Amino acid sequence: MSRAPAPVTLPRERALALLTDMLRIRRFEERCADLYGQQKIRGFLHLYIGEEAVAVGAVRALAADDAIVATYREHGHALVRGISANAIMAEMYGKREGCCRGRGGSMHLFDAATGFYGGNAIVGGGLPIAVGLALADRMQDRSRVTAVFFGEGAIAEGAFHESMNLAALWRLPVAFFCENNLYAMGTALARSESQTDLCVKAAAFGMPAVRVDGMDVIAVHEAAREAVARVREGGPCFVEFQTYRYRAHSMFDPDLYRDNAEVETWKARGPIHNLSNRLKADGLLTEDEFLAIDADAAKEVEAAVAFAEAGSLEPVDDLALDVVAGAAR
Ligand SMILES: Cc1ncc(C[n+]2csc(CCOP(=O)(O)OP(=O)(O)O)c2C)c(N)n1
Repeated sequence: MSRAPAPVTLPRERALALLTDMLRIRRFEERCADLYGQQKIRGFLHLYIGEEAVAVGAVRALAADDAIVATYREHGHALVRGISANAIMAEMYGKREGCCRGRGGSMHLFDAATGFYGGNAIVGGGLPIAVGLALADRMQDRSRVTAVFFGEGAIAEGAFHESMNLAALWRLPVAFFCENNLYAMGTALARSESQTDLCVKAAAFGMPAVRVDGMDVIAVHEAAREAVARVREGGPCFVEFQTYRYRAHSMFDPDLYRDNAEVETWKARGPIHNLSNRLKADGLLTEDEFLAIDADAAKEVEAAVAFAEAGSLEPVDDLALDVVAGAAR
């Protein structure tokens, strides 16, 4: 099932909140790219720029106490879920003030207090975790939904098929949110999958599936709300969000596997100007208001950078803290 691009059908305040979140992610990640160039942030860094509508529309469709499991491209999901920009930026710097005390870094943001169960560097690694969370909720009579975000590259993993099967078999409350950005590192979907219609994969498990324009935050939000309501009522659901990353896979990727023309075509459909132009056309947003929201987002990020800069590194004496070693008896 395909969806046409939605008009601005949301109340103004809600549409502005979605726009604000997308700008917060965009400014946060653009700054991360700068900081990486300055070697303030080190190790791996996977940017989500271009894909913001998916995290924003989908996370905002969840209740505050629903659970989230994500991938290594998860800074945006963490920010929208409510981990502070300060705690995320400090984590990127490897500082003790970070959400994982600097021990996780970019790929392993985690915060039990907000129900954000990672950040996972293993492709497909979040899927069984999400099924386990949902099973635990079932066994302990909690009614929350677990949303798991994963790339289309994860569909080639056995963990995807096992997780989909068990979730469907046991009717567990999992929303499977596939972020299809067309490439798994440098490998286009059609080069690795005999069946490129991802909704067909879900149908194989008897799971309802829907495909959505992931560059349209309102379409994402509406589809995610329907999916989450369905999961809350009656078991798992699969949503494919068709999206695109503007940047390379990670900071180490020379990005030689796609044409500039393709990147430019997707940029023309960018989620931020897609929404801001529609709001302006409907008389719901002025250019000055847009610039003020953007300036606030940049201010939040600068404050986070200052917080991270002022943070502290773990003392060497704490190196073995939380490390468990020794023979099992
Ligand atoms: C099990 C496993 N295999 C391989 C890798 C190396 N790897 C890291 S990211 C990636 C591509 C994943 O692409 P996709 O799932 O589409 O997500 P995207 O990066 O596009 O968001 C691969 C193969 C890994 N991290 N884990």
